[in-house]
Amino acid sequence: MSGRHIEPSELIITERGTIYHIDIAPEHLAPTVITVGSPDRVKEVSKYFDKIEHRAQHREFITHTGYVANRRISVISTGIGVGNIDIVLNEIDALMNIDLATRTINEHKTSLSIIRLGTCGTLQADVPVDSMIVSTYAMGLDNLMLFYDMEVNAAQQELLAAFAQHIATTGKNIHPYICEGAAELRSHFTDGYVHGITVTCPGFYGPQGRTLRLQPAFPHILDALASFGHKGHRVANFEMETSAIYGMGALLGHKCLSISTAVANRATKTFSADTDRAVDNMIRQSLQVIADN
Ligand code: R1P
Ligand code: URA
Repeated sequence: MSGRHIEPSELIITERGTIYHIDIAPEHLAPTVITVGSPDRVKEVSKYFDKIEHRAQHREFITHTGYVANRRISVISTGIGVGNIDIVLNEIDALMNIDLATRTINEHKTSLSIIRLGTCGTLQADVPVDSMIVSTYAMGLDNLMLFYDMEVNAAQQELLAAFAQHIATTGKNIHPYICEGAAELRSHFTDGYVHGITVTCPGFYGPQGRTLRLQPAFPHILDALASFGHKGHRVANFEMETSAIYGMGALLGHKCLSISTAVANRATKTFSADTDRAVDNMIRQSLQVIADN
């Protein structure tokens, strides 16, 4: 694919040489990228940087790039949902692997480490609020990765088939897909972290079994997800971005990991007493692990 010219309608570069949505140039992006959903969380991460060398904001995409000890890190807010992940992952990959001047793909590809520090709901009574959950696999109930050519290995295929059969989505026009986090990154986040499957949902209410005024088409989703088990794997949590980060990251050759603080426990019907403190705890511990590895 190298040598192909990518037209201005497909890859939008501003007059300042920045890529359209996230509004940063290649020199503003570090090889380690932390993604957070909330724009307010960017400063909660970068306040622990020893030095901040670049700040940018366009729409919900805020970027701070700096250093923790010798490690150069960018923290970027994605906003909510897989649609925004499609934008952020494509744009940070383009900054690294496409020559914006010639609009051609670089011969040599650079792999990023991309770590999501998010929040989630947990589905298991024994995973209390404020837990930090590392996503082994993501089961996507959204449909983003169905728009990309993706291959799954035999072990992933087996786990996906067992999951799809268990939650019985056939005939409901829900087509789950599976993606996996980078085992190498995962192995650094052990002490104090719970590991499990994360289900990525295309919404916060109906798709996560919350009933306000609208009746759900899938009323037993919480029980179905919580009771799934296959060869030692179970669903720990759900949220709204991980499937897309894992799916796109793997296709583009980046190493990705999703870490979430559980703010709600849907089994015990409890909510964190202090979400800011719990999220800050995840940020501090995870930055330490990132800096040490
Ligand atoms: C919903 O409240 C949002 O919170 C979770 C979900 O994935 C969704 O984006 O993550 P963040 O706190 O990182 O945004
Ligand atoms: N984010 C989600 O997507 N769901 C929750 O329950 C909490 C945070």
